[in-house]
Amino acid sequence: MLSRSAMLHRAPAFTRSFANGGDALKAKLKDVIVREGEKVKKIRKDYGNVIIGDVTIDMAYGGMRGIKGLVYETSLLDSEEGIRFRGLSIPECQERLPKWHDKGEEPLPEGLLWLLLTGEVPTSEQVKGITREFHERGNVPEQVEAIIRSFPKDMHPMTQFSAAILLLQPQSKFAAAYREGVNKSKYWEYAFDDSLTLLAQLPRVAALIYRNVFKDGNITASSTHLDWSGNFSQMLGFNDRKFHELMRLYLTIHADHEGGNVSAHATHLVGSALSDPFLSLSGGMNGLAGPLHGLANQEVLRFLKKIQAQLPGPQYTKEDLTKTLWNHLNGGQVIPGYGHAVLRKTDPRYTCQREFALKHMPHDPNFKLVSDLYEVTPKVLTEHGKTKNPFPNVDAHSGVLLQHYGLVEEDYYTVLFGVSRAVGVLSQLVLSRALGLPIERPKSVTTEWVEKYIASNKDKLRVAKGAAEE
Ligand code: HAX
Repeated sequence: MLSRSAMLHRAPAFTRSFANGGDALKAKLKDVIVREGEKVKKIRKDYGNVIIGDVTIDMAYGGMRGIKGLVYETSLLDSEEGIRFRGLSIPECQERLPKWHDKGEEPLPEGLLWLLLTGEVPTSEQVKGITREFHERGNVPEQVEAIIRSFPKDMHPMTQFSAAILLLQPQSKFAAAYREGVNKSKYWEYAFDDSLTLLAQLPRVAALIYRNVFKDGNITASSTHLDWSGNFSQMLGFNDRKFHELMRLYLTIHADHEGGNVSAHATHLVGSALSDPFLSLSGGMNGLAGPLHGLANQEVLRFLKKIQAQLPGPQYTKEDLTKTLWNHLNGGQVIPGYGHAVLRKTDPRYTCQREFALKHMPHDPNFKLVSDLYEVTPKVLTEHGKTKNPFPNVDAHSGVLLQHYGLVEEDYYTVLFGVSRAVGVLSQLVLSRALGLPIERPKSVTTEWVEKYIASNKDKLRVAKGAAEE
C-alpha cells in the first residue's frame, strides 16, 4: 500500500489510454513538440535580443493594437488576405481537410484540430480516430447536467456556457497532476488530456443549454454514427444533413484567428498562470461573450431585425437601406458584423459563408438583406469616416445561415462560436505548455509616467511611421 505522501506525488493517470485516436494524435504531437521545442530554443538563443517592433503611445492607449508581443503557433492573420490555419487558407482547408463522407463538401473540425496541433493535414482514418475519441469521452457528469438544467432560463446562454465549463473543471487531470507535483516536462500531456475531454463534452453541454432554455429540455442521446458536428447538431435537435454540413463549416472557420483576439488572448493569459484548461477556456469564453467580439453574431441578428422593421417592405431600395444605416450610426452605435481590429478587407470567413448561402439558399430573404447590406454598408462606413475597415467580418453572415435551418434563437449564437473557438485556443494551450511558455506579465505605465517620459526625452523622441497600422 502506498503511503499518503507517495500517493500525493504520483501523477494521476490519464483519462484512458487514448485508444480511439487520441493516442495517434498524442504520438504525432510528441514528435512535433520535440522538433518545435528545439527550433524555438535555437531562435531564442541566436536571435533572442532582435527587435521586431516598436510600441507607440497610441498603441499603449489603443488596446495594444498591432504590438508584436506574443507567439501563437496555430494560425496567423494577414490584414489583406485573412486567416491561415498552419499556413492553409479557408478554401485550402475546405479542399484538403477530410470530409465526413463521399458526398461531404465541408471540412471536419476534428481534422482542423489535428492540423492546428501538429501542422500536418491528417488522413481520414486519423480524423475518424479523433471522432471516436470524442464519442468515448463525451459523457457529461450527471451532477453537472443537473446544475445546468437548474440554471435560470433568463441567464444568458454564454453565461451558462462559461459557468458550465467551470462545472466540468473538477475533472481536470492537469490541476490534479500539478497538485501532486508532476514534472513540468509533462504539463502538456495533461493539458492535452483535459483539452480532449473538454472538446468531447462541450457539444453536449452546449446542446443541453439550448434544449433547456429554448425547447422542452429533452436532448437526443449522442450518436456514435455521427461526427462531432453532426452529433452536436442532432443533440441540438437538427437532423437536416445540410445543416450538419453547415455546422462542419461553421465549427471549422470559427476555431482560430491568431493569438491577439480577446478570446484567444484571454485563454492564453489565464493558462499562463498554469490555470488548467477548464479555467482558461472559461476565461476565454467570457471575452467571447462581449458584443465587440463573439457576441457580435447575436447583435447582427438583432440589428437585421431592427432595420427590417424600419424598411418600407420587401421592395426596399438601396437608398432606404442607406438611411437606416445612418439612423443607426447617428444613434452612436456600431454596425455589428462590420470592421475589424486587424483585417482591412472582407473577411474570408464571411466569403465562405456567402458561398455556402449562394449554393444552398440563394433565394432566402434574410440572405438577400445581408447581400444588399454588403453592397451598401462599406460605402456608408467609409463616408462615416471612423472605422479603419468598412468591410464585413465573420459575424455579419453566420446568423442568417442558422435562421434558414430553423436555429432562430440569436441569443444562442455565441455559444456555437464558443464550441468552435475551443478547438483553436485549446490547441494553442497544449502547445504553450509544451513549449514551456511562462506566465504573461507585460509592463503597464501610467499617464503620469507617459508625461514624464515625453518631458525628459524632449529632444530625442523617436516617432514610428505607420507602426500602429501594421
Ligand atoms: N460601425 C461603426 N463604427 C465603427 C465600426 C462599425 N462597424 N467599426 C469601427 N468603428 C469605429 C470605432 O468604434 C472607433 O470609433 P471611436 O474612434 O469613436 O472609438 C473607430 O471606428 C475606429 O475603430 P477601428 O480602429 O476601425 O476598430 P477597432 O480596432 O477599434 O475595433 C471592432 C474593431 C471589430 C471592435 C470594431 O470594428 C467594431 O466595433 N465592429 C462592430 C462589432 C463587430 O462586428 N465585432 C466583431 C469583430 C470580429 C470578431 O471578433 N468576431 O468575433
